[in-house]
Formats: sequence, C-alpha cells, structure tokens
Amino acid sequence: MFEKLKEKLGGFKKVIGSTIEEKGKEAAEAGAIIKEPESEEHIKKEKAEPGVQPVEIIQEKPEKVGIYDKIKAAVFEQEFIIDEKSLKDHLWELEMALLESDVALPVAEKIVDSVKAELVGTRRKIGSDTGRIVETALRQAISKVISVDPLDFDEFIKKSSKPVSIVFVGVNGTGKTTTIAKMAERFKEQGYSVVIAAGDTFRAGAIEQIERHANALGTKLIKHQEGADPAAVVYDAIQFAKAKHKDIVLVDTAGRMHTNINLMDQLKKVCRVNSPDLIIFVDEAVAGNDALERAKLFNSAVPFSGSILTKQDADAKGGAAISIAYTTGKPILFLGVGQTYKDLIKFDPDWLLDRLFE
Ligand SMILES: Nc1nc2c(ncn2[C@@H]2O[C@H](COP(=O)(O)OP(=O)(O)O)[C@@H](O)[C@H]2O)c(=O)[nH]1
Ligand SMILES: [Mg+2]
Repeated sequence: MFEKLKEKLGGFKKVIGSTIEEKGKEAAEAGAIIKEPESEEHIKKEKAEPGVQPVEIIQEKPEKVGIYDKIKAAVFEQEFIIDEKSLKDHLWELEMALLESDVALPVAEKIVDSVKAELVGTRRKIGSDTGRIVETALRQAISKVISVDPLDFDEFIKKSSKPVSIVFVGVNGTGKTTTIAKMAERFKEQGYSVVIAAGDTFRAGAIEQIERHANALGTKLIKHQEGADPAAVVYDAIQFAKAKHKDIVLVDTAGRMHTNINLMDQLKKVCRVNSPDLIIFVDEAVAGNDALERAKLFNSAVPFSGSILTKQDADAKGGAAISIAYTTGKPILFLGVGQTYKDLIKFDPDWLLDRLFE
C-alpha cells in the first residue's frame, strides 16, 4: 500500500534536501557573511524576478586564522535563502513522480506549487536539518489537498437519529457489496443493529451474493425479486428498520457506468425517494485516474458525502486516495484492504501522511 508514492517522496526528500544543504555549505565555506535581506519587499522581488539575488554575499578574507574560525562559526548561525532556480529541476521531478503514482495532474500541480511556496524565498539557518524542512513542506502540501471538508463518520452515526440509512454507489465490480458486508461487521462490533437492503436488483446473482453475506453476519436482509424497483426495496428496508428500531440501513445498489443515463436516473430516484442520511461512493484504488473521472460524474448525479477506496492492498501507487478527495471535495472515509470482513481501515489524512513519511 502506497509503497510507490512513499518511495518517490522519499527520493525527492533526499535529493532536494542535499541540494539545499549544498547551497548552505557553499555559502558557509566561502567564509561569507550573509546579510539579512533588506526587506520583505526584497524577497518578494526575488520571487517575482528569479535571478535577482536577495542575498548579498560579502567575501571576507580574514587575516588571522583565529578570526577566520570565529567568522565561520558565526556563519553557521546565519541564514540563507533558497532560490527558485536551484529547486526548479527537482520540483519538475516531483511533479512527474506524483503523476506516475496516479496523482491527477491538477492535484500534482497544486502539491508542487505549495511545496515551492513553502521552500522558495524562505530564510533557512545554515546547518539546519534539510530533510526535515523538505518533509514538512511535502507533508503540508499533501495535507492541504486531502484534508477536505472532514466528516467524522463515527460521530455522525452516533449523533444521527436512527435508523441511519447509507446508500453505496459506484461502478460494477469495485467492491460495493463486499464493503457493505465489512461495514455491517464494523457496525455490529460497535453495538449497532443493522439491516441490509438488497438494492442491486439488476445483476443476476446479486441478491444471492448479498444474502450470503447477510447470513454469514447474522444480519437482516430486505429483498425483492430480481428486476424490482430498487427505490421500493430501500423504502421497505427503512420502514422495517423504523418499525423494529434498528440503527443502521446499508443499501446495496447495482453497479452502473457513470455514462449509463437510465441507470443513473434510477439511482437518482433511489436517493430522491428515500433521502438517505449518507451516500458513499465506492471505487477501487487500482483504477487511478479512471476512479477520479467516475467520482466526478457520480458526485454530480447523486452528491455523495464521502468515498471508500477498495483494493488498496493491491495498489502500490496510492495516488487515487489523494486525487479523489481533492477533486470531489469530499473526504475518503475508509479503505478496503482485503477480502475478509475485517479488511477495512478508517481513513484519516494524518494516518496517510504518517505512512508516507514513516
Ligand atoms: N483485494 C481486495 N479485493 C476486494 C476488496 N474489496 C472487494 N474486493 C473483491 O472485488 C470483487 C468485487 O467485489 P463486489 O463487492 O462484488 O463488487 P461490486 O460489484 O461493487 O458489488 C470481489 O471479488 C471482492 O472480493 C479489497 O479491499 N481488496
Ligand atoms: Mg455488488
């Protein structure tokens, strides 16, 4: 999980860290006294016009060794400024690395811009821990793009009046049905009672599939015949939950291509008739940029509250998790990391950042 992205970021951190270190060393070894930039304007000017050196380097040639040593020591406590020119190539490499890891272009650009803003033109102490400086810049940049409109899922469930209904949407084969089973298991462990609605009345065998899960989990299933109106199945499931004081209704739906207008209309109807408390978009991490496109279209048809990315166990790249949150403006809520009921991880941005930089 995320190995590739982690490796790329690690490589970037190293290369750029040593470039900055090099620059600091050069200044120090030249025995230069680095003057403070005259004003903030000066720094801004450098940002606007790369090449204008904001730092004046005065070559001091001390006569006595003793004084020279003193100056050198003093230089290490001085600061220098990282200019755009020395980072340009590295920032380009960072952008390529992000794209190769399935981070979508606008998201990669945003990350690179904020790393640049963080590093270029800021004063750094000579001799400071460059690895840490770069890591902090990267962490902040990624954190900015994934920390969108947070939804504290468990708190939301706790506070909502019951039953809480959750509809799972997405294309075929991404893991909706499996995820519903995993969520049912998680809710039961938290002490909630669960009802599942067999809302995939479209695909042959779908009702049997969810029924097997419901039986294995000891969960009530509300189902109609194959081909029935899914909006009616969901309606019945919610009525059942209300009558029997059940806490959670998990709604399975047929996978549909985001381009299939009839099926998308059917999904809109399911949501319009039943006003679910949450709509969750499910897609697979391995789909990368395809997942992103689908997320956008589903979100415009049935605006969802958050996403679940499945098959993260099979995806080394990791970019989809970053891109989907940024592009839809909705948080990733969980990651599917395997095929058993326990293979569901609650997602939060800090968890991902710790993983990427551990
Ligand atoms: N490796 C892995 N496989 C998964 C995960 N989630 C679902 N799957 C598998 O993906 C396939 C399709 O899942 P299913 O739930 O039927 O997808 P649906 O069509 O969206 O309902 C099944 O073989 C699942 O076992 C996951 O997190 N990791
Ligand atoms: Mg299914």
